[in-house]
Order: sequence, then structure tokens, then C-alpha cells
Amino acid sequence: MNILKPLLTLFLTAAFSASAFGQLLTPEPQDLKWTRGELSVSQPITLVGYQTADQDAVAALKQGPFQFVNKGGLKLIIGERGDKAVKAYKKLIPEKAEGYYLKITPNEIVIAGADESGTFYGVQSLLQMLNAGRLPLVEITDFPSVECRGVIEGFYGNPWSHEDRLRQFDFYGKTKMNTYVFGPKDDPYHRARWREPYPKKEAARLKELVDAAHRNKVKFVWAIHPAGDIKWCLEDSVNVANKLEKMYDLGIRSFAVFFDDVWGEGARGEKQAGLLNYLTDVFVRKHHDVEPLIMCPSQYNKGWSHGDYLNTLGTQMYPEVRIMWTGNSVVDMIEADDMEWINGQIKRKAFIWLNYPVNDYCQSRLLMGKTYGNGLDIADMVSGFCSNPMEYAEASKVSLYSIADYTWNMPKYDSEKSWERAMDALMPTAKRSFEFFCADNIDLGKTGHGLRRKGESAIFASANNDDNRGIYFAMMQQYAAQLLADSVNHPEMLREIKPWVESWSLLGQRGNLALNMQNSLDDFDSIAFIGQYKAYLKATQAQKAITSRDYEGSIVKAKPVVSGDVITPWVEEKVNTLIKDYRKRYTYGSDIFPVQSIADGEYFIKVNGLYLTDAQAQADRTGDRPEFVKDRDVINPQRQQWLIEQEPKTGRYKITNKQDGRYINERGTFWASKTSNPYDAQWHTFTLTKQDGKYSIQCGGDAGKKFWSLDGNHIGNSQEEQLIFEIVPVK
Ligand code: LTM
Repeated sequence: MNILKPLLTLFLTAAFSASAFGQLLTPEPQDLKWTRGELSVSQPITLVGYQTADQDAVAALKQGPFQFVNKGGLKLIIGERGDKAVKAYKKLIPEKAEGYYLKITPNEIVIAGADESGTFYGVQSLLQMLNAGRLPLVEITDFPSVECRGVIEGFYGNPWSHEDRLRQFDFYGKTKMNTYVFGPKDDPYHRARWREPYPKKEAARLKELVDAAHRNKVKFVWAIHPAGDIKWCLEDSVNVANKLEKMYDLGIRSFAVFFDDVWGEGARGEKQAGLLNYLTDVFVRKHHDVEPLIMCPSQYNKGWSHGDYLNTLGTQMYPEVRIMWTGNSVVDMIEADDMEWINGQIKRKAFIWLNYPVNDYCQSRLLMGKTYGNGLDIADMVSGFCSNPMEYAEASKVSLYSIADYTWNMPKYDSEKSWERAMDALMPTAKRSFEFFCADNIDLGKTGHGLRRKGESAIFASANNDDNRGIYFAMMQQYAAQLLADSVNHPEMLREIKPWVESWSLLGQRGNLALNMQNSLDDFDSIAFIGQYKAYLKATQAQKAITSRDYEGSIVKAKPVVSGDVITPWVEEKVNTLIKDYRKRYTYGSDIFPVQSIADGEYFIKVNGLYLTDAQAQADRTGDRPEFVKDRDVINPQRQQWLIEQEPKTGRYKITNKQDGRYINERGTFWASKTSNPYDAQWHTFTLTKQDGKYSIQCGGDAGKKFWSLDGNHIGNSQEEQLIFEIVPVK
């Protein structure tokens, strides 16, 4: 008899299905066989092979809920191919990079990696089972579908914080994603000031990040974006190489060069190819431990591709350089046909830059829905697959969790199940309220990029009477209260979603008030109606006043929109209709109903056929002036899109650019300085007066009463002239 037997608590479960255990592991393993039985998670364990095994894997294991002893107990054998400890399992280890073999028997646990990352991932799978309180008898052979899997921090707006990134790396380790590309557009040393080295303190912080990434088996890819003002000369090639050398000194071994969102000189294919080849020669090949470069082309999607550009990259750039691609358009899901096309153009497998769940072009929305639409058959057609997330690092994990599932085991990816599991993993003790919240924050609304997400507020949309709608509105408030009071789940997640949760609650309140107004109208009770409408107005103002990222120095301060295409329009239409109906019957109190010259929304601002444009879009640029230009900007339509919204404090309108969130001040200029001239509703809002379907735009409050005029191709100020502008909704 096995002498360890008495130490084991072996539960023979009569009825258990593979799927019940299948839920324990994420991403879903490639091959997994359950045997009847389970071990007790609390038994003592002797670790064998830990001296030669990957030390990050051993460290992770030691943080698990095991009771390690020097002798006796259950044996846990760990190591990677080539280690003596796992020699007996050599044939069972998958011949795939980052793969692992994991077996739990009544006598021992074996974790045998194909390499160091494989061992680390084997440990993660074991820990997932343990953390769920289970140690089932199982045999797993596992490996990833896609070689480079992960995240590209590549959005405009507030870059992630140091702590955000540390938590992300921990999350990537746990979910088996191995790539993080650092390319936040508003990190000055990535783009605007690419020639300059990071100041000492910031460099030290970056080094900390690089180490944390590596501990989690994540490649830290540092990207430089020199395209805005690079000169195609040796001096600037050397400048790029020198900057990469500086980053190498911080421990970085993977690099990227970006040329997205530029045109003109910076977008020349043969010059870009030349630079990438030069960097490969003088930097990558010199070091031996540096990975082949990744580049983001200027024509990074099919919709924008023209001329010989992609072919030039494909033929002139060294074949080992990987080329990024966002799909058929800037924001798109990726399918096999698309991959065939681009791979043929660039003569290599494209590295996917998926622009989802990024919300820098639809900042009012949180994208918390399912991640669906990517083909399940493209694993062998890509050299990498990274998701560009929201600036809300924790909230992005809803989608990133699924990106991990998808890229690890593509053929078995199920977006619905993956989303459900994300709910559990990210909000374990408030799953239900979080799930309802996410279900009301799915779609992007209409944007220039055209992507829509299905299924927002599906339960509300299917309600066929006001009783059910009333229940839903009450539930929104109740679940919001639960989330706002939550002190158990991750505080940063709760902090990020808070403005949307508050907005959700107020929307529920407005919905209930709208239904009450309907009842009062039905009961011929004008006094109650006006009282309820006043409460509705108060809730509306409170909702309007909510801002995300409401802190000094924030680049983007979004105004949350919840269920922007289902519940919000339903409530607003309902109230507008009720007001109309009320006005037909009563005059009592009707002076409180609103007069607004233009509805809050996104608009083009035009004069003499010219479009007002944020020509130098960059969130922390100060003092430049928007310009009137002849052509529509098809590359970055957001630069010509202006959010015009009534400011609750003044009743006038604030005008903000959609690309970078900069508002126009009283001089027709973007802010002069974030600190000496911060946003002030008394100075930075305008009166729009409608005249024959067009508008004059006039300062107000402390800024006096000057009208917008033309000063060359910029906004001028005039005491007398009332220049008339077309303000056209963005469709
Ligand atoms: O997508 C690419 C390659 N570049 C930019 C991103 O930085 C930005 O986050 C997305 C979404 O707005 N669009 C881009 O054009």
C-alpha cells in the first residue's frame, strides 16, 4: 500500500462532468483528461526539481496555498525540458514553445514545461485549480495557438499608471499572455520628444516595469514613434538607434518603431524600410539578445492602403521585421480572408494591432461587452495578436481576459463563455451587479470608424411594457448602489467604473421619474407632473455633471454615457414626448421646460466650406490654434469633430475636440497652459445663436461678448461682426 495514502484525502465524486472542471482553467487548455477523483488541497507537499526549474515559476508556486515540507507528503515535480527532474516525462512535453505538461495523480503532481515560460504556465494552471479550492486528478497537455499574445498600450489619452501596468503584468502572467507593447501616444518620450532620453527617475520606474513584466514571462516591447518630425538623414537614424540603446540599458530586449497617424514625409515607405533595416544592422544584430523589430506602418489598414507602400515594405524591409496591421479599417475584427490579403502584400505574417476595446475615439463609452468577431482560424496566419485597450486599465480586463482565451486556444474560443468567466474573475463577489452594469455598457454608438457592438441592454430592449421597464430602472439603481458601496472587489476597477456606475444609477432614476410623469399625466395631475419633472431635471443635471478622470493634468475627461443607444434615448424620447403632451393640455409650470439652440453632440464646424480642424492634435500641446482647412480629414476624422455640449453651470456651450479632448478657449486657441489657464466654464463656454439654420458663436461670462470671426485660417474675435457658421452633426 502507498505509504502516502493516509495523508491523502481522496474524494471520489459520483457525478462530475468534464465541463464542471473545464471552467476551472482559463485559457481553456488544448488537451485535458480528467480522471475520477480529487486530492485535498491542504496536504503537505515536497517540491522536487525546484533548484533547476524556472525560478519565476517556482516563486509563483511558493505563493500558492501549499504547505511545503522537506520530506514526505505529496511529491510535486517541476522543471523544463532538459532538467533531470522531469526526464521521465520528456516524451509527454508538447513540442511547442511555451507548452507544458501537467499531471495530477494520487501520488504526485508533475509540471514539465517545454521551456521556462511553459513551466510558469503549468504552475499558473495548477494555481487556478487550487485557488478555486480544487485539486482534481487530471492530465493536461497545453500550448498556445498564437506566438505573441497580449496588449499594445497604443491609445491617445492618459497613459496607464505605473501601478496599472504592474497589475496588468500580473494579470498577463495569470492568463498566459506574453507580450506587452509600450506605445501610449501621450507618453512624451515615446512620440513628441522621442529623441530625448527618459529622465532618471522615470527611467528607473520603467526598469521596474520591465523586471515585473519579465517575472511574469511577458516580453516588454518598447515602441518609439519618431514619424511626426523625423528627418530622413543619418543623424536622425542615429538618434533612433541611440534611444533604443538607452532603453536596452533598462533591460528591454524587444522594440518597435511606429509610423501610424502621420502623412507626408514621415509616411514614406522606402525611408521607413531603410530605417528599420539600419536599426536591425546597427542595433538588433549587434546585441544577439534583442528580438527582431516590430513596425507599425503608416498605411496600417486596408482602407488606407494605396500605391506601392505595402509592397515596398514587403520587398525592401528585412523579412524578420514584423509589420503591424489593424485589419480592413482602423477599427475592425480580423478574419482569414483579410489575413491572406495583407500577408500577400507584406510577404510575411502580419502582427495584429486590434483596435478593441480602445475607446479613445468614443471616450464617453466604456466597452465592457463580449469580444467577438475575430476568425477562429487565423492562428497560423499571424505573427502576433495584441489588443489596444482603453485608458481604463482594470475595466479593459473584461476584454483582455477574452483576448487571452482567444489567442491561447483559438479553435475553442467561445466569446460568451469567456465573458461570463471574466465576470467571475474580475468581480467575484459582485458578479451579478457587474454583469448587468457591463451589459448596459457595450456599444460605441456612431463613430467615424463604424464599429458597433451588439446586444447592449438586451433585457431592457426586450421589455414590452412599462412595468418591466420600471423594474429594470429600479434594478439599475440597486445594483449601482451595490457597486458603489463595494469594498471587497478590486478598488481600482471600482474607481475606474465609478463615473459610469453613478451615471447608470441616475439614468435609472430618470427612467423611473419618466414613468411617474406618465402616470401623473394619465391621472390629470399637473402638479405632480411638474414636481416629478423638476426631480428629473435635477437627476439629469447631476448626470451631466459627472466626469471621468476629474483630476488635475488629466488629458481626457470623458462625460460618461451609459446605454447610449437603448436606455438613454428611450428615457429622453419618453420625456420629450411627455412634455409635448403636457404642453397640449396645461400651461402650469411649463416655463421650466428647456430651450436649447443646439442638442449636445458631435459636430463639424464649417465656414465658407472650410472645416475647423485640430491640426496638431496632441493632448498636452499648449497654445496652438485650430485651423480652418479645405478638405475633410479622412485619416483622422476626429480632428474635425467637435463635441458641443451645454454646460450646466452657464447654459452656454463648451467646444472640445474629439481627437485629444482639448477645448477651445475665449481667444479661439487651445489652452495656453494646463496650470495657468485650466478650464473655467465662465471663460470657456460660448453662446450659439441660431440664424436661418446656421449659428453665430459668441463668448460669454467673464470673457466678454466677442463673436468668432476669421483671422486668416484661424478663429478670430470680433466685437461687431457676427460671422455665421454651419454646425453640422457628425453622422
Ligand atoms: O491604430 C493605430 C495603428 N493607431 C491609432 C491608435 O493609436 C488609436 O488608439 C486608434 C483608435 O483611435 N486609432 C489609431 O489610428
